Amino acid sequence: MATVTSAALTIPSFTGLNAGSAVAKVSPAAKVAASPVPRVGIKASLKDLSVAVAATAASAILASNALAVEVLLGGDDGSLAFVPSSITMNSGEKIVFKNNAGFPHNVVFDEDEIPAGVDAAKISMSEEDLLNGPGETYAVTLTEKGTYSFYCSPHQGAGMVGKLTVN
Ligand SMILES: [Cu+2]
Repeated sequence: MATVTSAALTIPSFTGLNAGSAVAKVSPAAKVAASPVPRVGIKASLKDLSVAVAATAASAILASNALAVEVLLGGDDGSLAFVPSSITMNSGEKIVFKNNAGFPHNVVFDEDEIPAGVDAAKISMSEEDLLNGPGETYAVTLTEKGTYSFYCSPHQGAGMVGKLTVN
């Protein structure tokens, strides 16, 4: 009992983040105890906290982009499309095509619409080879700069085509 009392007396004397977490998580008593001045501090620290969380999420996204560019095969709505269908990437970067919906799909580069000197067969899946299961991937690393067109052979007629630029 003595311990509880001393803790209750201590909380209102905190300012900034400590007071903020006490007020946010605990009791109406703590809210009443907080004076208008610490409240301003609380708002500021909650704001700082959300900025920090956003920054963490952004850096996680950047980190995964640095490893590979991901393109989904099939839209979440079941559309027969590469998502995104227009990609810009850097030479030497890996691109990963991942089965999402509406499969089977595959990835075939158009031999007439890739940079000169690039062998379409070396960067493509074969026309007959298909990704059948959810989450299956096909990855390729492109080094030659220029524009590349590609398509999914089962769904090319339905408009499942894409374009990428390697800088
Ligand atoms: Cu397809």
